Amino acid sequence: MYRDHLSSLLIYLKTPLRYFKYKFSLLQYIKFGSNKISNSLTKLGWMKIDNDKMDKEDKKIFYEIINSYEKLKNNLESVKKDLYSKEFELNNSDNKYFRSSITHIFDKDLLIKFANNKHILSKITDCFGFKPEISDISCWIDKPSSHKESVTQLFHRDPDDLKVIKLFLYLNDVDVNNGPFTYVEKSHLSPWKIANISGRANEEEINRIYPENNIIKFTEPKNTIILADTKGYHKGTILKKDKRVLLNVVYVSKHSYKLKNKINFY
Ligand SMILES: O=C(O)CCC(=O)C(=O)O
Ligand SMILES: [Fe+2]
Repeated sequence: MYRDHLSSLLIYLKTPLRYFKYKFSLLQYIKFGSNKISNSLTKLGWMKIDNDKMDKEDKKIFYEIINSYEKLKNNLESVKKDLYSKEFELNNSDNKYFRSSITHIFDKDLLIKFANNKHILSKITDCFGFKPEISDISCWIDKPSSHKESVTQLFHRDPDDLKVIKLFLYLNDVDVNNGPFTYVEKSHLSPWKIANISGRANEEEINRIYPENNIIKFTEPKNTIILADTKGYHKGTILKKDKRVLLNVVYVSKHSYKLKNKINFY
């Protein structure tokens, strides 16, 4: 009880500070451009990409990505590399982490070409007001684990940059059982608001600052592309069964601390 009050007080004190820090930091981005064009990504914080809007060449690259996965999908056990294992080893002897990487099964140049899809870049440019940089490209397989929700399975705002949009491509069908990406609609419009002090919140804490109806679970067929402004609250979901195969591209501004000379492939 005492802890709850203390935490509410800290949130109450921190929020205006975060607001001014955010507004002040935004000034640094003006030099990149500020010609924002309204779309569902700017208004809601997310949008689905209509594959038919891609030109012929970009569509071909998109299908090449899908086919690379389809060709190897029955043989993934031998190629996947576990992520987060170090973190989980430290905290739990049972060590059943949920995420592995299969980024290395894809041709790197093909991934870069896919990330430069002109239709997708134009949507992000409209939202940022300037052309984005690509900082990371990864492909992960998530599976059920004996852990509680952890890391990205709790609601958080990404720290990559003040301007950050992530692309999520589902390479298999995703329903409520195999870990849908979940987004708090419009929470990108007030990135200074925090649902708790630790930075990782559960649904109950989110519902204290955003309406329940704003929580969108993306249960979608395979090959769906979702763009999300991940300054807004979002998370994955703990898997009950099967697996989820997710290709992920991170778009940021030149300010991002993540941006090195080359793209990170996790
Ligand atoms: O696993 C997910 O669906 C969300 C991952 C995430 O939080 C991120 O890539 O920033
Ligand atoms: Fe995230």
